[in-house]
Amino acid sequence: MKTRPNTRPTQPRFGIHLLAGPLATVALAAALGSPPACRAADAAPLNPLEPAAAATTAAKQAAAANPFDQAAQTAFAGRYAGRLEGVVVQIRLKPEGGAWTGTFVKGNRYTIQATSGPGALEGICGNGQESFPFSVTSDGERLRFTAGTISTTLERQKFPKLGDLYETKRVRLQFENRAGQTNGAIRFNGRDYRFTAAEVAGDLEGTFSDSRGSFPFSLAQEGRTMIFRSGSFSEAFPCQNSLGMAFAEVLGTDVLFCLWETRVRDYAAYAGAHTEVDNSWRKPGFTQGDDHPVVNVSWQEAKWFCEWLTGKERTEGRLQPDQEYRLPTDAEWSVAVGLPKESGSTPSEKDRKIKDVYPWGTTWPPPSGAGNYDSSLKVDTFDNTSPVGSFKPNQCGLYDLGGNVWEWCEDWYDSDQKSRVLRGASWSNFNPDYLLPSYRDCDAPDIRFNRFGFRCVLVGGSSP
Ligand SMILES: [Ca+2]
Ligand SMILES: [Ca+2]
Repeated sequence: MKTRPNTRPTQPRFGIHLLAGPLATVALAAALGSPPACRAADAAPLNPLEPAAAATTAAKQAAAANPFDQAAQTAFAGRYAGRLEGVVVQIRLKPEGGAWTGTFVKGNRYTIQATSGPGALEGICGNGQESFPFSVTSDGERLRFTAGTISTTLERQKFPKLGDLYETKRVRLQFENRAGQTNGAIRFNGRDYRFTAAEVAGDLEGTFSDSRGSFPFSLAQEGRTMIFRSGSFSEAFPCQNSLGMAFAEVLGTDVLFCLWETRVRDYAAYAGAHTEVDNSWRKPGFTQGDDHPVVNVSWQEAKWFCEWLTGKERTEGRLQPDQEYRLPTDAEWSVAVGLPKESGSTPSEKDRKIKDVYPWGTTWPPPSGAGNYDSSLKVDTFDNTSPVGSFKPNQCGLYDLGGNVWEWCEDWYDSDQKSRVLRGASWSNFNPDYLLPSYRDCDAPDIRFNRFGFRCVLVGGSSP
């Protein structure tokens, strides 16, 4: 995740952006022609997310005097994607303080410093190791990107619709509609505010307010994380999809991992849309709540769930055409659980090769609270499955990689191609070998078992 230092916490950058649109000329004229900010503005309530960042007279004057060219903002500001030499590239441009900043991604991530000239933007992309000059021209919806002898066209991207709810321990942001002007509710520090916002150059920008006043905020996708900002306060939200499944980046892979095993509530949405889905998941042989991991789902059925969810969210416009859900590969799962590089080519060859490395560390037996394993280990209080997220997440923010339910992976176990891989052990395992993350279980792709579940990953669609 990229962090961008906010060096000007008192500058009302949102005020500049919100001038885009049919009222821009009127609003800009009003701003330029208005007298110095009145005392009421000086006494405005402090931003509850950042007490030091109240709007000031000086900041308002700086905004009015900003020489930045309005037409160029409309033409260049935003998020664009396309292909260059067959590789997906993205560029993000944002006017800030009279210059252009942003990112360019083609395998590596580069930061941009640029200035606008007549009809074009020219600047430097750099990442510490290398840098190169580039220029872009715009026809309003597409950028023509040129660097040396290479040139390509990039399409403007919309604000990504990854979900209606963004929530961390500090901030909860709930959208109520998506058409044009977007509004909803924000909760911070136990206080509730209303917000209105609109898409501006690929980000969402707006204000939240209560009886004390209004405060600007933005919501922007950076890398694969959604960042909420208000003044110098910022918070990264995990991406959530249409079912409320949350996803996190796992460095070393090209995918987002669901934080949880697929839940009963997620599978119920699928079964509700397809009456022919086998009913075994409803009869695990013990009581399950909506937030327990679904079990009695075969590898094939897990794959169909992923296909259904991909199709559903493409239809809803939440996924771009190059994005899809699938199961993690055996290699991705190893990275997510934190295993060092493994030798061998098939999962069978990698099986149990790394000893004495467990999800909780290198000791045996597992410490209390290590995860949901067999009752004989006395580390948890669940006889069968437990609600996802009941134990501590690992360093990637993922829950229950060890224990709760075995997780189907994409791969065949070996060259026989009869069995698919399962990782991570379950609520009924106590054997030290089974609890090794390097252990591979496997079973035929049509087998169901109340110890078997699955976790989804989201592929593609990375953005600057
Ligand atoms: Ca248990
Ligand atoms: Ca698990």
